[in-house]
This record gives sequence, C-alpha cells and structure tokens, in this order.
Amino acid sequence: MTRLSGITPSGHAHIGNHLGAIRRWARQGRPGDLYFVSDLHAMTVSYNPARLRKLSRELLAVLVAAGIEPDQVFVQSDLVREVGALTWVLECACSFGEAARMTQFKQKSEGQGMVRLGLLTYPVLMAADILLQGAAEVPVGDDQAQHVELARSLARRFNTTYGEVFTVPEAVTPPTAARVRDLSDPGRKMSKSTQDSAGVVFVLDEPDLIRRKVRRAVTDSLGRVEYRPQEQPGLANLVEILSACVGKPPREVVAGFSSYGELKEAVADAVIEELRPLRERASALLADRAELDRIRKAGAERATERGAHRLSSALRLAGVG
Ligand code: AQP
Repeated sequence: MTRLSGITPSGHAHIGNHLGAIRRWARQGRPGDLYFVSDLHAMTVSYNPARLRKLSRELLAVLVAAGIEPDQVFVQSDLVREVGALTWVLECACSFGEAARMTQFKQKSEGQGMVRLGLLTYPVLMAADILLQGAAEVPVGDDQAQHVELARSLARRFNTTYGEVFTVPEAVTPPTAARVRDLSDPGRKMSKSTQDSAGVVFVLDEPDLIRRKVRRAVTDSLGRVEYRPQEQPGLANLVEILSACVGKPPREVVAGFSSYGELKEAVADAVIEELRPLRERASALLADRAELDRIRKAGAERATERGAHRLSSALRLAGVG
C-alpha cells in the first residue's frame, strides 16, 4: 500500500520540517512509501525561478541525506507532462464551486496582489499527484485534509463516470509531532517561507549560526525553568525541540537546568548534533552533482513508470489521447 508525502521547496528546510516530518519519514517509512519535492506547488505564489530550481535540488539532497531510501524520492516537475495531463483531466471532472470552497485558497489568496489561478486549482494538481501514483494513504495535517477529500471525490467521480482507474485515497493523520515554533516569535510556527530567518533554524545552517539563533531565542522574564507551554511559550518551544532531539519527554528534559542560558546551550548542542550527519551527507551529495543527478533521474523514471498505465487508461476512458 503506497503512502505519499510531499514537501514544498518554498524555502530552505528547517528543524521543524525535520523533526515534524523528514526524520519520521526516514525512520518510520515503509518500503512502498513515496516522498516527493513538490516544486510545482511552489509556483502558486510569487517566486524566483532560479531559487526554486536550487531549493528543489537542495531539498532532494536533504531527503536522501536524512536517510530516506533514494528509490523512494522524486521531484514533482520531472513528471510535469504526466501530472499536467492528469490535472487537466481532473479539472474537467471538478466543479468551480468545489475548488473555490477550499479553505486554504481563501486563506492564501488574502492580501496577495495577484491571485494566481494555480492557487485555486492547486488542490487538483495535488489530486493528480496522489492519483497518478496510486497512493492509498496520504498523511496530512488538518490544513490539507480538505484537499485529500477533494482527491477522493475526483477519484470516485472519474471511476463511476468513465471507468475504474483510480485508487480512492485515504487521508491519514500522522503521529503528533512537536509543532516547532519560530524562535523569534513563539506565537507562530517555524516556516520555510518566513521573511525574517533569525528565528528559523535551517537544517543546513552551520553550527555557529545555529548556536547564535538559539541563544537569541525569545523567552520571558519569569526566570522559571519549567515546561509550561501556555505561560512560557518561547521556553516551552526550546524544551520541545530538546525533547524531540534527545527522545525524552519535555518535563524530563527540563529538569536539571537552573537558567535559561544553560538550557539554551543544551538546546544548541542537541540541535547541532541532531543535524550534523544530515548536513554532512547533504553537503556531500550537493557537491557530487553526478550522484544527485543519478538519484533524481532514477526517481523520475520510476515515478513516471508507476503512473504510466493509470494516465493512459484515464486519457483513453476520457475519450482523448
Ligand atoms: N514548524 C513545524 N513544526 C513541525 N512540523 C512542521 N512542518 C512544517 N513546519 C513545521 C511539516 O513539514 C512537512 C512539509 O511541509 P510542507 O512543505 O508541506 O509545507 P508547510 O507545512 O507549509 O511547511 P513550512 O515550512 O511552513 O513552509 P511554508 O513556509 O511554505 O508554509 C509537513 O509534514 C509539515 O507538517
């Protein structure tokens, strides 16, 4: 049973992506699971093409460096012809009302100068990603559950209207992982696309920079080294990061520190050690152009092949191609 997860190169991967997703994929993924760099999704808002290309490559290297098997990864745009064709077929099976109802579209289109049509239709592209690969399970948070629901509706509709082609996917809730918050503003989650990166620890940051960012993390003036997420969100965020790195519960790791400074040094040490092997392997892969190209090409071939019969059946049954 295939489980499909994607990560968007909207910025450099950070410790939140690592602890909340990438590390879990590497440790708990099953042999049939697939992981992809969703670079086409990054085009739904304003972006820089050269930066996107670089970030996609970097993210592919990070996934492999984190321990995900190279034969389980691919870059979405390497299948742009297949995914693009299926998106069109599915768009023609999707109503405008269904697309316009997506909560994420409403949220993300707010305050944008130009709202790209791709932002409206991107859930259909996501459906094409899922249905092309025949994924039975899609682990998503609450914010994406509605999109998987749309993929289910489109799969069912196509199957009943034109003929049985698609596996109807299921949204599965990933095990709850710590929601890492921005170190400069614990009120918001750490994000790749945040403009001010002072509170974002990127997985490829050098150890010195990680330490500086952790030292500058916003805490409070209470002076109590305890784990109280409501009252001390900044401190709790640091404790949760430490807890995820050392694999012990937050209340256990917080005991034994007498000052915020001491705790911050321990957090910096743990994060540096957690990320060291990943950074070293990713740097080596990024320096070895031929090897990364080989992994990417093989991933693209496998993913294309996996979806080929579904795409050709869908086109044939839809009366085209
Ligand atoms: N702060 C976080 N803490 C824990 N997990 C996180 N994830 C993201 N941020 C945190 C998890 O990382 C995976 C990949 O995320 P995505 O590329 O689908 O986009 P996202 O969730 O929107 O991630 P970002 O970093 O916040 O990117 P932007 O800035 O583009 O919105 C997901 O499994 C996600 O849960």
